Amino acid sequence: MCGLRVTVADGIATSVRGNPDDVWSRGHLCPKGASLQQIHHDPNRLRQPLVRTASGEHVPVSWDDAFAETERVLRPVLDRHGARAVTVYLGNPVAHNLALETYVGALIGMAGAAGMPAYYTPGTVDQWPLNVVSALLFGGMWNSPIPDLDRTDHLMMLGANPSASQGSMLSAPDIMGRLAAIGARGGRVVVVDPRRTQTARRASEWVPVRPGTDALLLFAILHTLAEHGGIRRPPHLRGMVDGLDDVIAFAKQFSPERVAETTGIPAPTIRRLAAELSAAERPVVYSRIGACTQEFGTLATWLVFVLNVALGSVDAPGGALFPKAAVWSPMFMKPPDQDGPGWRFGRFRSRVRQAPEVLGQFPISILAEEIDTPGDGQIRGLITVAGNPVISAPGAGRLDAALGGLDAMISVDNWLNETTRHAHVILPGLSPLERPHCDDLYWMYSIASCVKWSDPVLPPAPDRPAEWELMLRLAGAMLGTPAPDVDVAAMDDLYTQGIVYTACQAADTPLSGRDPAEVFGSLKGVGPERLIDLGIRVGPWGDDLGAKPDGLTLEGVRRHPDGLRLGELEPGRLAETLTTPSGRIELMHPLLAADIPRLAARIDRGNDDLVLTSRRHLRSNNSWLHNVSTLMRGKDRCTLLIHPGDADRLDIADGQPVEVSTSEGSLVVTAEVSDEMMPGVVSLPHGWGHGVDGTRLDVANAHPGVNANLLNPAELIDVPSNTQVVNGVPCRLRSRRAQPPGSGR
Ligand SMILES: Nc1nc2c(c(=O)[nH]1)N[C@H]1C(S)=C(S)[C@@H](COP(=O)(O)OP(=O)(O)OC[C@H]3O[C@@H](n4cnc5c(=O)[nH]c(N)nc54)[C@H](O)[C@@H]3O)O[C@H]1N2
Ligand SMILES: Nc1nc2c(c(=O)[nH]1)N[C@H]1C(S)=C(S)[C@@H](COP(=O)(O)OP(=O)(O)OC[C@H]3O[C@@H](n4cnc5c(=O)[nH]c(N)nc54)[C@H](O)[C@@H]3O)O[C@H]1N2
Ligand SMILES: [Mo]
Repeated sequence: MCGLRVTVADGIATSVRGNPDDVWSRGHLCPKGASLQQIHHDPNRLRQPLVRTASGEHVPVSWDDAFAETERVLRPVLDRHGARAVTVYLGNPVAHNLALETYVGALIGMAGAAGMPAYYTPGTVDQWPLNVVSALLFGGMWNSPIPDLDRTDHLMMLGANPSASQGSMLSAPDIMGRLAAIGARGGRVVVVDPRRTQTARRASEWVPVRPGTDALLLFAILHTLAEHGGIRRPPHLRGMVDGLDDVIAFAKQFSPERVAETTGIPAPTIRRLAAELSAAERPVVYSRIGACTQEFGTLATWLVFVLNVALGSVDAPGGALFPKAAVWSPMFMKPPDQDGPGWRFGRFRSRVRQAPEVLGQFPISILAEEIDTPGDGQIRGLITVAGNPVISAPGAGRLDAALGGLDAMISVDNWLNETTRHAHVILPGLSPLERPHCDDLYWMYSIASCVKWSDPVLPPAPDRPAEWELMLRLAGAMLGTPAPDVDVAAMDDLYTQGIVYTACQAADTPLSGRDPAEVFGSLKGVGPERLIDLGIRVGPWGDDLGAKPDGLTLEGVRRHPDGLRLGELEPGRLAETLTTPSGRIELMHPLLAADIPRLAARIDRGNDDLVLTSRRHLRSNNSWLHNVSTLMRGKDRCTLLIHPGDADRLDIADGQPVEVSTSEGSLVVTAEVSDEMMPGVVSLPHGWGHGVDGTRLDVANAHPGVNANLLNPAELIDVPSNTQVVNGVPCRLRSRRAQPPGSGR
């Protein structure tokens, strides 16, 4: 989202800098953005499709041959077993790539129409609790308020480390500068995290919490607020909230004294944290992945919003505000199978484990068992799109083995990596400098309403299809047309007409009630440009498809290469944003209430001796930036952080190999002894475990690290949201001074 200035000489990108004139980022840049030049010139980045030969080697072929091979492997699976035997995995870069973000809907929609029962994403190792809570409380799964960083005087942050991530489901350029500004204007930033991260170091206070117990802490804070008359019921929320008193009634059982031992936070500290929130004029609470991918991720994420309501912060300046995206995205539509008021869960179940779906998703770890368990409905064909589940999914060892047994695997991906090495065909997309760019989903989580469009910096080779075209071709193949024969342009029209039709039929879209033929007829261009143009035109500043001649169109936006800044984060948006059946914030729901006994039982269970957590680094991006040499300088980052007291007790020395074991597996990694960890908690970054035979990642393979998801058990789930637990996993350590790190991968 940060504006870039890319310098090009003779077709070579020679530098990437932050654009000081960008209306959004004003020159700010993080190492991820700065790496685009190296990503573009990476000799390992695929520029041609690859197919796997009988000997298992991947060789480059023409696009025609790649589509023919796609047909050769995929068709027999579809003919023999139907689309039921095929599934799709959509990885994280889908959300950051215009062509994919706008067109994966074609693939999963049409494959679904052909009979594909479910698809998979890393959402269930990420923000699925937030999606569930947003759907229940506010009505839309991508609709939730974000902290008003520039006006708050007290920010409590749980399970987020923006010093590494730069903010998550919260877009704010130079977020660390904004956090520093809260302190500078006399406010407080309190970071709740088992690790004293860079964010915690720079905050007013670090509160170490035992992993997986945030929901107990938040209940105890609510309990304390209620006890001391600290519940605010400001006029702007009057008549807009249901269920607050029900939640407060539940909080009665969770006094600070009762949760202290489990959370590791003394009762007087919890009472003080509540008092400080209560005394603040503009308090706000924010949580992210550490509070999601844990045993009680849904309850923790829910209680963050409950507290924001109880503090009167929702839709109040300095509190939690609803962003106003300048570009409407079909992503924000309620899926057509979720028609009617409210949300339904458990509409279908997985074949092997019988897991109920949640917002269309199963826990990602079940993909392995769906592939390797024989029987009717067994998955025999897989299409991965910009994903690396062999590294990112818990229970990774089983998935790695299962992928090797597929009859057909097609990967739309730019590298030959730990996942795609199993593919029969790899179809590469364009580099980030060869394609247009427009951020879409993330403007829904942004501290200002901006719109920007970037044309490609460098021209792609003439024969290269864009990824949206690949999505349509694969969608056509799933519907029965031989892959080489798919009429991509016709499919594009069909898909776009489908979106327009659905948006006209659905409630709560800018197209509700309009005539689909007329809307479609007024659109210009093809592909993602046509959809973004539609989004801009029916968005809050748009020309309303011609009705408001002064309004914006894509053409107009293009004339502003530094972007347009249209508005700031503002209160007063509650009534127009809520799409719950009641039109109010619905704080209580049976799905949430049903999970509270499980949380209470956690207190009686007692604490594990040692638990494993995850972390990120500023110079990584999940698994796929480790091939950028400038990001890989410096000391080894894939280490197990451990508190000095635990290290002493277990005879583990800094820089020495240590064996980590869980119920899922074990591996050997270098220990890094540091008092930034709280006692009883160790931390291992995710996204590593390179150096695998058959991959082509020269730089990453020279710094392999270990795959944390060989340790994270497939069956550990936060029940209401199907989210995998990768924080708070019980583990054991053994000093292995004699053994080299990395073994056990
Ligand atoms: N233990 C543990 N596991 C985790 C997490 C954790 O904190 N701890 N975090 C989870 C989270 S939040 C996420 S989002 C997931 C990520 O999980 P995934 O999405 O499965 O993994 P990534 O590492 O993001 O892989 C991105 C893939 O996209 C490819 N790629 C990159 N750019 C492009 C492009 O432009 N086009 C195409 N077609 N392909 C491209 C890369 O080659 C790579 O294969 O991991 C999750 N797993
Ligand atoms: N540079 C960089 N930026 C990234 C990414 C990246 O890999 N690198 N990944 C991107 C993606 S896909 C995502 S989803 C976002 C994630 O962005 P964030 O949500 O900010 O994720 P992390 O930086 O992993 O920080 C999570 C924190 O949770 C803490 N934690 C672990 N367990 C618990 C717990 O039980 N309770 C509490 N309170 N805290 C806990 C961890 O110690 C860690 O400090 O970042 C995005 N940005
Ligand atoms: Mo993520």
